[in-house]
Amino acid sequence: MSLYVLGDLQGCRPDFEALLESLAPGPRDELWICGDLINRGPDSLGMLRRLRAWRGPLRCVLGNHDLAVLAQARRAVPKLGATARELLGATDAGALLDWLQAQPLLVEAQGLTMVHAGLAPQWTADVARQEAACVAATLRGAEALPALAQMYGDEPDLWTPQLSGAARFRYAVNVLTRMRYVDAQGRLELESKEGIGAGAKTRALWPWFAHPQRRNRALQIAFGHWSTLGRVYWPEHGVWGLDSGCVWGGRLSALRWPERRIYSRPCPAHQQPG
Ligand SMILES: [Mn+2]
Repeated sequence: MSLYVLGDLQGCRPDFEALLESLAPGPRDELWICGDLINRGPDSLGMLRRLRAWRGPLRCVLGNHDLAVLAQARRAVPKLGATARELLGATDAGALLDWLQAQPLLVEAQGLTMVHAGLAPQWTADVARQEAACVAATLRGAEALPALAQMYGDEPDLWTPQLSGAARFRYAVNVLTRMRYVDAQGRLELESKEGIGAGAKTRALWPWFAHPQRRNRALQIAFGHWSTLGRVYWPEHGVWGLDSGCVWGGRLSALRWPERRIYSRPCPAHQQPG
């Protein structure tokens, strides 16, 4: 049995179907999707319907775009994007959004860990599991709406086990769904989106996975979110960055596990930067 881990779909359903056809997973193989299932691309509604109705083993994690659509749909934040409007207007919107909101933020099997953006360098594997589970439990519970309403913001930017309430939720969401770079102390630097090398501005920054004191280095991690990363496999860090910019006219990538084979397929541009 293999896992097929797919990069960010962002509503690019035609590209999903095309890649899937070439991968041709067997009935016992698992499909994993590393977040940002929807938003920006041409068919978020169709993508969500397709995944919710998936017959075989499927595991997804939530990305920042999924959370943004949820926050808008639940009216936790005022702005309403076009994609969310399309979803909201659908007759099955309630069921689709409930399904989306019940997805986890970290998935593990066969020695592979999947998250959307990454893990804080200060987090051990156990802390990462615990924080991701806590965010997922909040999203499934009675406090989901206030949590979504207080989700946006770049602070706190440094982990401490003393974080609590909305601050802890926001920090964990930012790590798991938005982070790319951290500084020498492991502080989140959420503004830089560039590829490696262009990222260092005034402070010395590391991609989260390359931080020299990263405490979860024993994990092998598949993630998405970083379309300008430039390559998928980082053997020196044991990570696979699978967002190769499908929605921007890049490629849709997949990792077959445990074989460690990388597949990718070019995509037409569905969205212009900016
Ligand atoms: Mn993302």
